[in-house]
Amino acid sequence: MEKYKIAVLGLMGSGRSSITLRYLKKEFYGETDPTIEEEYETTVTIDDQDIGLTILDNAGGEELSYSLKEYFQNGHGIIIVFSLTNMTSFLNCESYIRLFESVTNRDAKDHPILLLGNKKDLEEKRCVPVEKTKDFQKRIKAHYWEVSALTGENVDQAINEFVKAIRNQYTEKDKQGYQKNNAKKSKFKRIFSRKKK
Ligand SMILES: Nc1nc2c(ncn2[C@@H]2O[C@H](COP(=O)(O)OP(=O)(O)O)[C@@H](O)[C@H]2O)c(=O)[nH]1
Ligand SMILES: [Mg+2]
Repeated sequence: MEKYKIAVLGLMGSGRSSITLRYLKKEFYGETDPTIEEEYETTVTIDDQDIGLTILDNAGGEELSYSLKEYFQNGHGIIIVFSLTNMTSFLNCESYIRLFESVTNRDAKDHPILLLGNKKDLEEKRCVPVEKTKDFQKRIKAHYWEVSALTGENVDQAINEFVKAIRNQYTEKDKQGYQKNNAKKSKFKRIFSRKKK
């Protein structure tokens, strides 16, 4: 079974834990402890294929936890959550891109990123305009969905589509690796059979 590691990041209060729990338990947990960092394991079935997921619900202060560093270095994707009702939480998203790049020395554009605008249900309190989110999404080459952990709207779709994108990206890489290995192998074979003759 393929296994992927995904970290959920965002400003405190944007709904990281609520989204994670909505996805895993299909329920809304009104109040979650904002200081606790949790790691969850689950198996999801996508296109009749079982995929193992390990999800890190980052508790997030400014400091980089040991687990987050590990998820940056060896993980397969990042979910960045902001609240559509809080401009600061949106503007803060960029800092995770920079953090990822400084920790890994890699371009975040090559790493699967899902940007989630949460609290879609609070329409009258919305203050992050869709144009701004789209501009940012394009700039960082992320997938983007507006969701509500409270009603559950788009949560499963967003994350399942993201897992599919991760799977496609990594199987594509595996294939390339496999072709390279095979090319090497056949060269060996040729040398070997020549020697035999
Ligand atoms: N109306 C509404 N409230 C939400 C939603 N998601 C989270 N909340 C609330 O926002 C607060 C912060 O959520 P939480 O998941 O703890 O955020 P975290 O600090 O990023 O983990 C809590 O009071 C939640 O009940 C949502 O989709 N809609
Ligand atoms: Mg939390």
